[in-house]
Amino acid sequence: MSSARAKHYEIIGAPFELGSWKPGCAEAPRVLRERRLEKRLAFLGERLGFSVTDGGDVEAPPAGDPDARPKHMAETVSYCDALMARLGVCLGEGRVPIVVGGDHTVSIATASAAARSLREAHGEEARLGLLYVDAHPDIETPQVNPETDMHATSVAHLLGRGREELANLGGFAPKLRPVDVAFIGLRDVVTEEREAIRELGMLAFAFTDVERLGIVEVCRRALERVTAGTSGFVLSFDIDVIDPSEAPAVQYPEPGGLTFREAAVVMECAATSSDLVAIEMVEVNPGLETGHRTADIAVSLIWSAVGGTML
Ligand SMILES: [Mn+2]
Repeated sequence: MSSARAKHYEIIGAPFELGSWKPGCAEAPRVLRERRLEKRLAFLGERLGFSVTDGGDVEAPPAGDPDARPKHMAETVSYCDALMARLGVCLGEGRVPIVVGGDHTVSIATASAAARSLREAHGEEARLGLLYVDAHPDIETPQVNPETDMHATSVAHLLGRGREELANLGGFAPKLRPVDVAFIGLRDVVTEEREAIRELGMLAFAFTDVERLGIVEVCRRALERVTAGTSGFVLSFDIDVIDPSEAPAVQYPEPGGLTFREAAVVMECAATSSDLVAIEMVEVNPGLETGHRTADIAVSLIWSAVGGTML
């Protein structure tokens, strides 16, 4: 466990979109920068005592054979490998990465890099927590659904399921134990995922649980889960968890999502922990909106995740 809040953050763009059926997420790092992500964080850092740097992008490879199954597996493995290496440098130098996707496939690299970093610091038994804030749990596997897009398999691969070449990224697996994961905001879950959540005993809060329990209680339980017995946790935020009436620039605009205010509470809650080792914001698809409403929400939420509060 780290004893102090992060002093250095590094923005790393991950413009990878081959894990998703609809292009556009690759534009998000550029657009979030245009919306003054670094400046807003740096200004906050002057108040709170941290620095922020922009480490640029880890460039994505071109698409290979569109008919290959699983979809874009070779490109996904090579990209996650490169991103994991880049994040390893960032973590190794004591910075907290802020990964701006790209689609949610990039979380395989983010959590793998974080897991390796914790193992290096605390030994091979070190455990990584994952706070996964998303409308989808992303526990599909290509074995059960050969047509699945890779961004729907991230958590499965981190748990050591799915395809070996991706699950074993960095030469070890699994990256996570099911008991160290918490989901917030689920509202689109397929059968394989529902069964996995049940069988593996994963902590999952559907959108209706947020209504029933309230976001503060959901956050309290989720944070407890991802920090108990772990050496650090990753906050992985998929913008599609927010209701499309507020964040329309997503692939699957389904009603019933979190409000911006609830999402900000999640971020503020995560930010209270000194165990937060990496932050990611994924699936913003700027081309699906006119204006910058969703991108601006994403920037504001990152601001909250690094400790930004109104008062
Ligand atoms: Mn996702």
